[in-house]
Amino acid sequence: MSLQSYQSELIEHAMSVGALKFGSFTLKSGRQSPYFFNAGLLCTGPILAALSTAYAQTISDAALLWHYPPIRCIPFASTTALVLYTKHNNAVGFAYDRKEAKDHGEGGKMGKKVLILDDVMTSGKAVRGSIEMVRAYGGEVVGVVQALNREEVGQDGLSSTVNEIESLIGEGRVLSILKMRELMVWLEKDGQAENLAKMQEYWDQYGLK
Ligand code: OMP
Repeated sequence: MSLQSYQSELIEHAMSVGALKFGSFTLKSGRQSPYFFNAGLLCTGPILAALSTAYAQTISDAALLWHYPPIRCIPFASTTALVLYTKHNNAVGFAYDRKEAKDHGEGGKMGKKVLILDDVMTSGKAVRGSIEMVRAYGGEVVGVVQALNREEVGQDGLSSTVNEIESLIGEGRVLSILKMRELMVWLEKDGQAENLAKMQEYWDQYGLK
């Protein structure tokens, strides 16, 4: 398995600001993970450029071009819309989820097809919340693009989180820039044997079989 340059660039940028860390982390789902991806730390110009380029490339490769990248990861949605326009000639809009209730303006009715840009999906709980929110506003979720697919089993512990989410929005509609196994390829290339062994152990417990 070889990595695309935008994938290794994203890993290296994330490592440089501590957005990708190896150690011992308790996840929201309670799982004990040897790595953590904190997209909140991807907040400098060069990193936003690398991340948006990667989101835009993933979206373009999957031919989900003409939908609306929005919701959830606000800065990522706006900068990805920019790269989709400047590099892929795809003039899509973007939207974001407001925390406060809206009681003026167009009344909060979305009525559009939207593509959710997500950071990480583990058990799928967070993204389910986003899908419900879009639906509650009258929107239709046509896809979810994650920065990192941890490739874990879902809430039932049997099927994959991706399959569970695809059963809600349609087959082939959950994409990712990077997958857990690609991260393992990078670790191997970088000679990080100890981290790789811990990742393998975690994978044996929670990874897709
Ligand atoms: P689930 O709701 O279980 O799918 O977990 C996904 C959420 O957990 C993400 O949206 C993050 O808030 C957080 N998370 C990370 O940010 N990075 C990780 O590597 C793992 C998690 C996590 O807690 O599973």
